[in-house]
Amino acid sequence: MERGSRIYVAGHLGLVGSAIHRRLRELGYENLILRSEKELDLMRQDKVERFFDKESPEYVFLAAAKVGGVLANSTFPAEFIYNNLAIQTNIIHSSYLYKVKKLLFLGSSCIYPRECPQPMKEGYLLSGYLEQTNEPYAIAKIAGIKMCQSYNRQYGTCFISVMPTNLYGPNDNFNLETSHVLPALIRKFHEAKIESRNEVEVWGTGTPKREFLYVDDLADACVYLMNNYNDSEIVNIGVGKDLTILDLAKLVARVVGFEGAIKLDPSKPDGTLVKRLDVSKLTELGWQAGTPIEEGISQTYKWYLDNYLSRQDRS
Ligand code: GFB
Repeated sequence: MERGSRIYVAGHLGLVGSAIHRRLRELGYENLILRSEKELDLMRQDKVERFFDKESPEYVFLAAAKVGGVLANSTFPAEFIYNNLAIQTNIIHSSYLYKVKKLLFLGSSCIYPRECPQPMKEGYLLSGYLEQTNEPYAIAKIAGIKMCQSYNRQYGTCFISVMPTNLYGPNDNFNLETSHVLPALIRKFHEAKIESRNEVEVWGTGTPKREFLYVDDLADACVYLMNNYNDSEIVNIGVGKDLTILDLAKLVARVVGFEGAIKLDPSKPDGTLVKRLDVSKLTELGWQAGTPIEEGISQTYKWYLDNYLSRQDRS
């Protein structure tokens, strides 16, 4: 990408898109194309095609998606499969029609089989059954990968796909019903601290393990790969280390300053028991994550206090 290239960040108000937007600005890319959901409904093919025709983006970061935690995935499976298939199909196909030079598609570590050997290498894709709680979302993301690869093969496009591990950071969703675990824990511990409650409920058995990547690190990796990677094969983006949900809860409680007890609620779903990415390919490509988890949680908690709590529309 040149400093003046026309770069479209789809989903620039979300967790991932806003971080990519921040990173591109920091690096001096000045010709960014941005549209809110209100301005452009990415689920409408005609509108997306008209937008590409008019704006002629040269580079596309496809960070627009319907996302959510383990409970949201199992409660709204139709929305997770339909919205994601529609958004990514419209953007990928328009990128082909309107001759985008390069597109970066964002998948997820949940595309790998539920019983995948650990750590999960890129080559394990489609080698076994998926985790039930998020199968519709994973199928949509796998379709996105296959679409990018097929267009590269048949039409000679340059569409790359990256698979981030569990993400967190500024602009995350802090709604307790639909969010991922890390923002949920920040909010739960903060509210318990403010209300002087002595117990916080953590879903599941506390034993599943997760790997967490600070979203600004992900954005840095995405820009790096946009500039340095041209292959159809997917690339994992993670830190290569994981921890149990109970240990994560203790860590978040410490950062937030909650000193009470943690109560596990095994009636809530655990999801996959373990999903740690093998990041050796990314390391060989010359990129490594830089933010230690404790620092990332502190930054996110600060963002929650300074931004989320002051917003009128929080739920
Ligand atoms: O982050 P999370 O919702 O998604 O849950 P997944 C991770 C683990 O944290 C699960 C536990 O074992 C949850 O039971 N957990 C504990 C909590 N307390 C809470 C809480 O208050 N809220 C939430 N949300 N979880 C998602 C997939 O799976 O990961 C998506 O459903 C996507 O498709 C995303 O791939 C990255 O890591 O289980």
